[in-house]
Amino acid sequence: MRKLLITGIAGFVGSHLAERMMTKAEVWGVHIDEGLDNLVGMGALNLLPCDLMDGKGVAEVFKRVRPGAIVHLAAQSRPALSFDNPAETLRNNIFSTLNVFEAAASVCPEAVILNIGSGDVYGEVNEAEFPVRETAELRPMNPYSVSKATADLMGFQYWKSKGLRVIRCRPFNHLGPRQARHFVAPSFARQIAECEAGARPDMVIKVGNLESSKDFLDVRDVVAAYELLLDKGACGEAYNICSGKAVKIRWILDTLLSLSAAKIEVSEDAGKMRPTEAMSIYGDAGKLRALGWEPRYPLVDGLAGLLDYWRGKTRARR
Ligand code: A2R
Repeated sequence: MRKLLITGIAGFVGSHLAERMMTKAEVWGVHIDEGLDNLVGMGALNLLPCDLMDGKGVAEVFKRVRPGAIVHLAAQSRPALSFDNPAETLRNNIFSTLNVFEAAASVCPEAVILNIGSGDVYGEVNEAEFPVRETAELRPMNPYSVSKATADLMGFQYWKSKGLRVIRCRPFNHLGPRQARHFVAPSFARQIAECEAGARPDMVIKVGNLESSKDFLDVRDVVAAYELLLDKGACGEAYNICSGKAVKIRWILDTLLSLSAAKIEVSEDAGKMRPTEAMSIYGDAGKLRALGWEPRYPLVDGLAGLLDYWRGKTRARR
């Protein structure tokens, strides 16, 4: 059984990947803080605390685990926050990735490494480029996606110059239970759950721009893609992970509202608008599909799971 090391294991995606891979690999995980709620009830995981900004600490972890595969998910993952503190996002996401690559090069150069970037690296896309392919120019429009574009290019460079077996993943938006409140779908789900629980007596939820369209997947389809890429991805190559369809944010809101019996009003909040934001984006996952992947979960299932998750959290808080 091979050893899989997941950075950011306690995050939203890390917890879903751990759940999927537990019976298929010896799963080890790096986490940064004490917040392990996402992993509760998951059984035999091997967890090691480590700040990936500490290069020596990362090398120690790699020496202890000697992984055969690494999925590097840890990141400051919030584009909106990156506008408030660009230096921190750039520093964290770029240098943590550098430390992962350097530790792998010295300790376990044979390991397959999935570098988890983002479809946000494409940023401003010209009409003729839709659906966006991996060959499109990167025109990132926020510090987060600049950090992810940099890490993605570092993946290429470490493959070329050091022979590291890096596969560059570019997941577009994804959703599901355990997703943090800062992202659009959980922000709606949390507020709806609060209305249902009586924690928002005005029964009003605040939303940002509802007119943009994004390419969403259920997180279970995303982690299935990661498993496939660990086995079949080509080193040095970039892979989009996306549905190929743009879905309006308004549809996400309406679908979540339709899953609730509560009578809820919606108020648009100018404070939630970002300085620069792609209005519509959807990708081409042809390269990934050619390896045998296709999305299996309807978005409405992921949204129902997300709403239930926030219902549970809201009840627990009260
Ligand atoms: O920010 P925290 O304290 O929640 O910790 C996050 C962790 N992390 C780190 N771990 C070790 N050393 C660091 N220097 C460091 N910086 C951040 O990575 C969090 O536990 C985890 C990321 O989880 P989420 O924020 O829930 O992200 P999500 O949605 O699971 O996305 C994973 C990846 C990111 O690279 C996204 O950009 C991409 O998938 O779409």
